[in-house]
Amino acid sequence: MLEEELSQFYITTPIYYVNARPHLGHSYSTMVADALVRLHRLEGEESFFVTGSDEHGDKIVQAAEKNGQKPQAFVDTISGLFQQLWPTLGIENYRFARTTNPEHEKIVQSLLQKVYDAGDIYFGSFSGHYCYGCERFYTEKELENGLCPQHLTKPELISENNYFFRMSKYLPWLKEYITSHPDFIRPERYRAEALGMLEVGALDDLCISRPKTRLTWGIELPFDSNYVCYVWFDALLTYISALGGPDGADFAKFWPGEHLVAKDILKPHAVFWPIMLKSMGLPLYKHLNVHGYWLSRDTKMSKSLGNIVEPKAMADKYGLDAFRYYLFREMHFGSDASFSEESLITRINADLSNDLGNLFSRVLSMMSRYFDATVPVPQAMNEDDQAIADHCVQAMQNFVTLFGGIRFSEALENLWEFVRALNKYVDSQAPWSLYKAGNTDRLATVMVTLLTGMRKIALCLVPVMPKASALMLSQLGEASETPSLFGDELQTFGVIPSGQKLARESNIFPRFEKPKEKAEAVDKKAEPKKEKSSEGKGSKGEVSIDAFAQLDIRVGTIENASRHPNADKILVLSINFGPLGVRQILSGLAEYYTPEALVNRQVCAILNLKPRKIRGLVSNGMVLTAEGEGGIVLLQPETTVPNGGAIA
Ligand code: ME8
Repeated sequence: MLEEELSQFYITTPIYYVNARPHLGHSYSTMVADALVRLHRLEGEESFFVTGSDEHGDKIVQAAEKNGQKPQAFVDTISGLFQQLWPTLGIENYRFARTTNPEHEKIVQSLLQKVYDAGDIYFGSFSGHYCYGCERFYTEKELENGLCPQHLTKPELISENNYFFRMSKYLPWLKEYITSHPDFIRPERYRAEALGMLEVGALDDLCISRPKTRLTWGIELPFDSNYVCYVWFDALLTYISALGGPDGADFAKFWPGEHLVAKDILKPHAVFWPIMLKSMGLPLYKHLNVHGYWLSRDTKMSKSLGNIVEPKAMADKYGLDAFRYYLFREMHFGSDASFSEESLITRINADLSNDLGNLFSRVLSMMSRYFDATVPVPQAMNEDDQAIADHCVQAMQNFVTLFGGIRFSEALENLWEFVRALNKYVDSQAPWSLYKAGNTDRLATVMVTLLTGMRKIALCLVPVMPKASALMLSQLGEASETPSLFGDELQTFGVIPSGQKLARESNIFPRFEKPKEKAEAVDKKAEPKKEKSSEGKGSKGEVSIDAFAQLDIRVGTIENASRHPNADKILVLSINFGPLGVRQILSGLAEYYTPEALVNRQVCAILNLKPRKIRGLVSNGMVLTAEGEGGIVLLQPETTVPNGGAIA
């Protein structure tokens, strides 16, 4: 590709305040930027993102004082924590910008001068309600019961002379722009919220200075050395100072870019920033992408509430890639999401260990047995193989569109439908039977179809799970430093090259036990062992073969699975037992399997138990399970057998 033909993708995270250490919320925004950049690089674009630290203003001075440090020493320490954290979370391809960087300060001053010269800054007297937490004045109308709507604290009434940015002059223009550009702010609910802010008429000109008598920790105004610049005016300009400012070569190449923020800072990004750009005569950003909050114990994470989730601790405990997968899968971009270790473990066990991990482990161990871990030459595809190939291309293309369109959770859900389709294809094609029957040609085609599909899944997952994807690709015999997901790779199924050497086994995503189960297991171990008795629970005495023969245990295929409407832990299964018909059986699997993961699986069940009613629904039998290391696992026949087949 020629240099001129390369397209660019530039995105920013918020420039985080360095008044406290980074937590899960900051990490999520930064991981999203990292993943989008990785996706655009996979698509062959030149791409990076900007993150950084917002180091000026009252808030920082107060935090430094509390810590007994001078502002500069304090911001150096906390900014350092952010800078050290990102590489440990697999975050790459970024520039880290600090607002105390002299280059940034110079660019801010030159842009302030430009706005001043254009007549959009004036001097006036002012009295307003100042919230130190938000670093901004609120008008009477904006307060809720006299309190700051963000911090629920009483702002201080401050009267002083200050410089003002003529924001009100541009409000009608902005309203028109947001109305006529439906995806300028997305998802839609935040666009509506931004328009709502403009409707209410509570917005005034923006006070952009702080007198040095009150605050010196800021960038001096170029036209009045008695004042420093308002921290938001300074911080927002980082998005372009990190590109060398409007005259920089990178600005010409990468601007306009994309922004990524959570809903707490919608107003400065949806209102102040576009107006600042307009006033400076610069092109507006492409999109403002707004996500919700990560909640912990159902409230926004905050140090004072003591509910902070430490991202590094989670990544260390559960594996960085699994943790990243969970964050992208669990949060519907735009809505709030609740973090809990329980839901993290459920996702890891169901999606990664069971669905994806199992696929890799099954297929690679079969390849080792059947073809000495070497990709064979496939024969012509039949209808079933073609259906997999078509599904794969569709799934990849949907994935790229949805992920690129910031619909991460849907993108992964869509990809997992294909993961599950491949698992189903293993069951329906039964490679073990083809091997037994010596049908090597057909076996080769089935295995190559599987490996090709798995390779495409690994490619799609590069942005979300960079290390695990690289491992999956290397297990498939491929070790590309620069994988791609465009052109033929995206448009066609192709086939994995014959002769390629594969790993003989795969165990990428270990299962985890839930903390509660662990505690129960320990408790159980501590219990004194009961005497053997035929009635004793957990210590079973002998039974006659006749007693065992009374149990009617059969194999069936789950046709439908859904959550019990009144019992969190229970799934309602419709299981087809062939000539014996379809039965509804309730099973306590909800913590270990998603309903979708169960459909089309073969299971073993006892059919002649007395029907039981559980919270209003009848269960006609019992599905057999075993206690695995990470929780309950299903008992399945080794190969697909006819439904209704008896177990003896
Ligand atoms: O606002 N859930 O910095 P900040 C999700 N310096 N995201 C969260 C979160 C949570 N619970 N908590 C924080 C500032 N975030 C300014 C920005 S930009 C020119 C200046 C993330 O340290 C999310 O991205 O308060 C949110 O918008 C940002 O951290 C706020 O960071």
